[in-house]
Amino acid sequence: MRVDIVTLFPEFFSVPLCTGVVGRAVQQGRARIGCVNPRDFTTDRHRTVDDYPYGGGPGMVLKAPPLVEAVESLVGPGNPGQVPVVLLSPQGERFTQTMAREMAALPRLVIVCGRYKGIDERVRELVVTREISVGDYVLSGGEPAALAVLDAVLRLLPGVLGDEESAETDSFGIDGTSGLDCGYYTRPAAYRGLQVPEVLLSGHHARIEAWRRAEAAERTRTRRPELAAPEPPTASQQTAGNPPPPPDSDPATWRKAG
Ligand code: 9WO
Repeated sequence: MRVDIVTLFPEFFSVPLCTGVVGRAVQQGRARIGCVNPRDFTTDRHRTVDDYPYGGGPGMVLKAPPLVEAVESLVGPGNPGQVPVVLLSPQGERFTQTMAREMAALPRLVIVCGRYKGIDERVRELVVTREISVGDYVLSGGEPAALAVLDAVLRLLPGVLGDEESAETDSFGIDGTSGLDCGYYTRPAAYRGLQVPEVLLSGHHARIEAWRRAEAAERTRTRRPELAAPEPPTASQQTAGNPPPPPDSDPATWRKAG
């Protein structure tokens, strides 16, 4: 998969993209990642990328031309092939594991990171195909969010995780979308008076598996009830309306409508 990041701070990505699972994906050539700096698409002497907002108010706005031209340098004018161009912003749809899986199946992706108070709205209209948020908080720019998305996506590329790692994530826990994972312990069996649950030392694999599933379900119910299996619908709800749509995994979702 090829990923290009449009950012005023390419150095933000240098260490994370060389480190750990993501670094290995890049090293192994399973992911190719590039950065393009909108500042290189300015034409004035001061290489200006921001300007005052029309209508006034505090903060600066990222100008449209350097951003649009940076994206077009990657996807061609008007994005004829409709390469997915994702903008990270607090106004986006919430990023999920399902989206990470969809993105990992794409051959190409462009990620746009904003700065300042925001980006000129016409960037969205002209080149952005999908706007994504990693959570309801304001960052100083899209870069930390882009790193979160990149990490979640690149670790899903075939061959990036070793057999042991991927076998684990395929069973249950948040990667299986069924809910939160159970707790884990390693040696020593007793630490500051705290004992590892007896069942984990028992060697009884069926009982261990059952304990882990129960623990995971209990955690999900108490900590993230919204992730837990929903209440079964009532008889009237079951017959009302149309069946739910299939899960969203259409690559067209990542292109621009119209
Ligand atoms: C800055 C600002 C300054 C004064 C008054 C209002 C303001 N709003 C913002 C703001 O939202 N800045 C954003 C910074 C502009 C776009 C890039 N930035 C960003 C992305 N912050 N947080 C994200 C983000 C991205 C994805 N998921 C969560 C947060």
